[in-house]
Amino acid sequence: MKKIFFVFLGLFFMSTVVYATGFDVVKKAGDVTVRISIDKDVPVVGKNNVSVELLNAGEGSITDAEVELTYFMPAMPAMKYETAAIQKGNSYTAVLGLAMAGQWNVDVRFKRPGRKFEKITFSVNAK
Ligand SMILES: [Cu+2]
Repeated sequence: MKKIFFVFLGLFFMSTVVYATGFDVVKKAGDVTVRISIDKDVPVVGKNNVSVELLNAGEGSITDAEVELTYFMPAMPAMKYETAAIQKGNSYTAVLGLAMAGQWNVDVRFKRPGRKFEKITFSVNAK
């Protein structure tokens, strides 16, 4: 019995360490590195605060872009939502309201002044 308890205790601490940094995704759109962070370890049904950082190899953070997020359930095309992200410091923040558990695809679209929209996509599994 004692042994099982320690195994569970070990698993608990391991998962704490694994998720300590929260949900983080890094993707490339051409010359721009897009870094997405969600304040929760695992995205949840309900509100999730998302921050998007756009990094340009030579120039650092891009702070003059327009950023929009579209999120939808691939299995249910009717469940599709759009939100604009608000520039704050070096990043852009938005709230994803995930209406139900399951897989959501998130399109992050951004537009720098005088340029076309660029896009990256990532998936979350809301619990
Ligand atoms: Cu759904």
